[in-house]
Amino acid sequence: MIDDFMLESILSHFNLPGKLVKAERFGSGLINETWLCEFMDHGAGRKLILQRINRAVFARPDLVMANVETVTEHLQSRFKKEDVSDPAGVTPALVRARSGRSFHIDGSAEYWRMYHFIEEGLVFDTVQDNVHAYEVGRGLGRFQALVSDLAPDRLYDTLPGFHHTPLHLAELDDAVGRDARGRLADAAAEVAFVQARRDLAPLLTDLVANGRVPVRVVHNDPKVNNVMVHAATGKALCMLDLDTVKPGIVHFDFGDCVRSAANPAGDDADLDSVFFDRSRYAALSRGYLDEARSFLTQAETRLLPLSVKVITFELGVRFLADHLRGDTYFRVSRPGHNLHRSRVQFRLLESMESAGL
Ligand code: GN1
Ligand code: MG
Repeated sequence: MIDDFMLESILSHFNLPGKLVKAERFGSGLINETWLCEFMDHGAGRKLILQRINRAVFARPDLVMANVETVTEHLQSRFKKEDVSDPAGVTPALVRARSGRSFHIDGSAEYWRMYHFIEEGLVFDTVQDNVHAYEVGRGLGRFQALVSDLAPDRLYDTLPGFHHTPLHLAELDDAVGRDARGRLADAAAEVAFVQARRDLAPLLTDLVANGRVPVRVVHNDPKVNNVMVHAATGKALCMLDLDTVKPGIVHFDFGDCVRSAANPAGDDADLDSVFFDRSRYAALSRGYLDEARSFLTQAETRLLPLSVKVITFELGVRFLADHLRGDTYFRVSRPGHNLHRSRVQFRLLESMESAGL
């Protein structure tokens, strides 16, 4: 457990704006742990985000932070060129530790980092309407456009195989074979569902292997709540959660964004409310292409729809494997949570199939 005393001790290693008045858990991420910290500086309130990087997921937090530095600095320099006076107000910006580094390592070798809080921004866990879906797509397209002049080899591969669907399938096979927690009997229908769709797995990795589409800097986790919109105007502001930004293909991003935005009930919904909403998909695609058209090749554009079922399948497979393994990767808040999450993705995939995708 992390208590207030520990938080204050961690915070003392960063350059902070005044005195801490409040710190509380924040956000709905499944990997890192996040706090919103409020400070008072000469009568003015200031907010910062504090995060502990999940070392079980990211074996090299130092390289994650090197990537985050490269990407945030690149984004800020692009905004400066566009004469934005305070880039930290519209795109993620790190707060330096007193050591001069972008992170602090505590006595237990845990990595901590801080971001400026974007006061004008807002995120939602689910898509609110088609206007929001359009902006979510546009936010992703704009992000990819902003990093399209950043050479992929400047970033480390911090999660090898992250969107290698066949590898996730092999991990599921392994978890099924071991059945370490005796959970297989209750998940037989889901395992059979996956077996019937194994052909989906290599579709995107084949595109990479055959060089049919270029490798670029991509986000890799652009679900709805990682696209920040402007609180007053609803317009896309920026992408959050830059830990997974690394070389990849735009299809990983497009598929994940559609998967998350075209299921209006969200990733943790009641199964009966899960469906693939074609109008959300159309709105998101319009927003995405309005920004991404400027740099995508014809082949990339043509192959975009292929990604949607593959990434939905992949996430369902990841949740199912984690359930069988004993919930070692995704944070859960109740028994069977990861099994339920996999069912949501598989129900969504079925709905995509019915819609002829
Ligand atoms: C994880 O922590 P969060 O929610 O931003 C995961 C994504 C999944 C997502 C599903 C590093 O992201 O790949 O799509 O959960 N991130 C990692 O909610 O595994
Ligand atoms: Mg996140």
